[in-house]
Amino acid sequence: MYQSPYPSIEIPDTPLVPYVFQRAAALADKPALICGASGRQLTYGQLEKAIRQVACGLHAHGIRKGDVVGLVCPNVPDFAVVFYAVTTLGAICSTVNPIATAEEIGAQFADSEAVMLVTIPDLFEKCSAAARLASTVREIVVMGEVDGSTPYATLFTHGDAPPHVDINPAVDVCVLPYSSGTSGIPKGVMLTHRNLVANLAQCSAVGVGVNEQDVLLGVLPFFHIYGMVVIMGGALVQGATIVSLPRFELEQFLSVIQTRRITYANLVPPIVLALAKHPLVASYDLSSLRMILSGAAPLGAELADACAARLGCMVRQGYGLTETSPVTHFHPLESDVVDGGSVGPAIANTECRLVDPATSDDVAEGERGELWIRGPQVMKGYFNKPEATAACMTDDGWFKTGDVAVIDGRGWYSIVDRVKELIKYKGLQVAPAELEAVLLSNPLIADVAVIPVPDVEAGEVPKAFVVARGELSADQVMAFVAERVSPYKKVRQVEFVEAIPKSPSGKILRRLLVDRERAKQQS
Ligand code: 4UU
Repeated sequence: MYQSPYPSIEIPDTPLVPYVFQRAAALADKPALICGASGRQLTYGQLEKAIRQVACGLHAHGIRKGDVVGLVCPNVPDFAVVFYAVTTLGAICSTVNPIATAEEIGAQFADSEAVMLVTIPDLFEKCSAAARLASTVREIVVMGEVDGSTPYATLFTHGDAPPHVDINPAVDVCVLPYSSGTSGIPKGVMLTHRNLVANLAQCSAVGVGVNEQDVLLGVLPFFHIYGMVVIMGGALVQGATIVSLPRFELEQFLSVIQTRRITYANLVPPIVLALAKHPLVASYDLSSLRMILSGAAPLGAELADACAARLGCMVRQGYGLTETSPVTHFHPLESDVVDGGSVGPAIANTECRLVDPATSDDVAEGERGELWIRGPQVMKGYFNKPEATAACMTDDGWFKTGDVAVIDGRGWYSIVDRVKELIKYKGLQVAPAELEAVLLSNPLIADVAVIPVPDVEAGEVPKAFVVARGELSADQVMAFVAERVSPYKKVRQVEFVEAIPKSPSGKILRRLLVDRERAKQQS
């Protein structure tokens, strides 16, 4: 077992909102969030008041402690208003990718038993269709005015003093993002107020390096744990300013860094790649950038160095999972040993084990093993899925990440492989089991297995091994999936095979397919 090299910290015993907004009163006139597309701006004072008003409005519309409210919204300043208003009431915010299909959104909110959805006008139609699949949803609130919905503005008409709610930070669930974990389809990840407060406090303690003077770029989606906690929470708790962008588009992204004098950018490896290599980058003044943090997928040392050299700024890497709120490892800012390929040591209050997944024994010093984590940021469990929870959490509090890591002499970790099913497309989760279920609904497909294959731009893309039952082309297979899933989940390679390798118990032997694919790449 390995302890964090950092001194332990006391985790504040408070719900999320008072923790995040502890400095809001002192910074009342300072911009908290600015929309990089429309220019709409909320100061800390306006944001804090809007959160209280919307909390009153949600309460007037029947939202109570423990209720799940679904948020289907791109990165706009009001995302933060709704997010923190819901959690003010002790209700639970479940976020989803706004580009998801109606079926995907419906499936998530049926599973989470959401009672209300909050969305934007452009997504109302899709949310209505989703709500027909999720029978618990009784109201849709739209940031604007659309027939058949509750206008967001009406939530502001019920005063600004929300009722007091008793929140037990260690027990009460605060957010419910979805993750497929080590196998199967996406599951609701129950993160408590304490989980999120702990992770924000842990990140400050190890010097993630955001300070009050920083202007952060909020281009990674707030619905995902990285945007939700590391960007939105991490910036607001320090009293920094976030410039949000509803989507990634290279020219707008570069122009916003230049005009808004962005100092700190939280990114994923494909965007770091564009910054290191794309010719357009040379046409912009990006000299305000002092720090780039990459996470959600592996960042190679070469790419980190190339980006740092071209822009003259620090490039660091964090590691973690939705199930760990998310940060467990962070590459220290102050360190002069620039080792871009490592994710650094474990952050404060975080214990690690490297384990042989077959035996659950710790591996020998210096060997690779499955990374297990114990700490205050580890989730309470999956919502309504006790078996899935038991499969990845031990009785004594260890969470099994499904990632394979090694630790070096300094106590720094590198993520070297994955034993779980997950595919990461540009840092976003794609669950093989979900794509396999879609493919099996095609009568011309007898059997199928989906695995990740490496891709220079996206990191990984899904590849399907298909046993066909009749005339079927690779293009037809890809089109069939593309019509039924979010664009980022598309199957991008297909290989027809005679049979899918399976264990005697019928489990797909993915590892065999992954190894075969790797051998092919190397030859
Ligand atoms: C190799 O993507 C995330 C969390 C992202 C994050 C964490 C700490 C961003 C910034 C930060 O400081 O969560 P999920 O649940 O979407 O995906 C988790 C999986 C991990 O299990 C691992 O396989 O994403 C992969 N992953 C990484 N892999 C996440 N970060 C890394 C990394 N290197 N740095």
